[in-house]
Amino acid sequence: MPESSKPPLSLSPGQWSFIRWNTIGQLEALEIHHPLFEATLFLQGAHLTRFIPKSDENWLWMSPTARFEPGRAIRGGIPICWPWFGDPARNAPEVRKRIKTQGPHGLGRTAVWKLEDVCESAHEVEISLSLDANQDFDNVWHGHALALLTFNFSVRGCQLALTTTNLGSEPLAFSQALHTYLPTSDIKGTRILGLGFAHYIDTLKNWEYCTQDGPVYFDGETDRIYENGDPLTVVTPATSRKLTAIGSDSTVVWNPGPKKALKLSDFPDTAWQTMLCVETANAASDYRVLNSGQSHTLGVLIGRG
Ligand code: TA6
Repeated sequence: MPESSKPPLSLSPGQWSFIRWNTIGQLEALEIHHPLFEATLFLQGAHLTRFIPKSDENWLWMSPTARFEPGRAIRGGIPICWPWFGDPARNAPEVRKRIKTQGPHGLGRTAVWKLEDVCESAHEVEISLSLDANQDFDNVWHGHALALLTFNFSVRGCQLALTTTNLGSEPLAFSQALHTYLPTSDIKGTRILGLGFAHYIDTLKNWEYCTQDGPVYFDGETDRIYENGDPLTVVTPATSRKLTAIGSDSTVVWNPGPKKALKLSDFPDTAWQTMLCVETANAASDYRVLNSGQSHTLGVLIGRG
């Protein structure tokens, strides 16, 4: 194989100590078996579905009926909603004008990302993937942007950093979210601390503005976009997780409740009782605009509370 076409040493599986390729369903995934943690990361969607510190359980919620098929969003883990979040019609006009589909949550969630780099040590594993959103996606989105997503796994927790660079000649307006699904033994005994006085959009009350009063509790369907960039703590009956964001001034909090659960794909009817989403975002008025050549990083560290 000519030198130029050889993959960098870091991408040669033979050089990997803790990582193996695996096929799950119809999708390719990296399985990380490190002495301190395990993780599973799909190339489709750069989708993390498992992060399991040693002697612990999966910090991420996965639907028991999730399907692993080309082009189908995986239910659970951390879907990457990029370069738009949510319903295109609910985005700012300068974001919306680039979107040519009614599908929610962007093209990155189901596109196949490229493995860029792997770095392993006795303490951590770092994996980077990229997605070049160019004219190949012109049927759903108009623009040219590069997404580089770096995962860092360690005993501290699981960190994601999603850097978007505008490769086009015009300013790029986009929205995004790291759509983190978290498990709980009981949604009724779960609360979110750190949003005490934040304003939020309640998408279930015709997108009206409200103000949070104290911890966020769950009593049925909940779907809110908080104006928040501060660290949050998610407390369940058995766990406490701290979510520390960078490059974000909006947090989406979602639980489908019993009625919407019946309409969701790959989602058991009663699963709403054992999951919630706390999504580190640039959503609603927190969308971002990049001039040509500019970059923005959205990140989250999911650690012990
Ligand atoms: O992040 C909250 C949300 O936008 C909800 O409104 C709900 O649609 C959820 O995402 C799941 O969306 P999905 O397309 O993955 O079923």
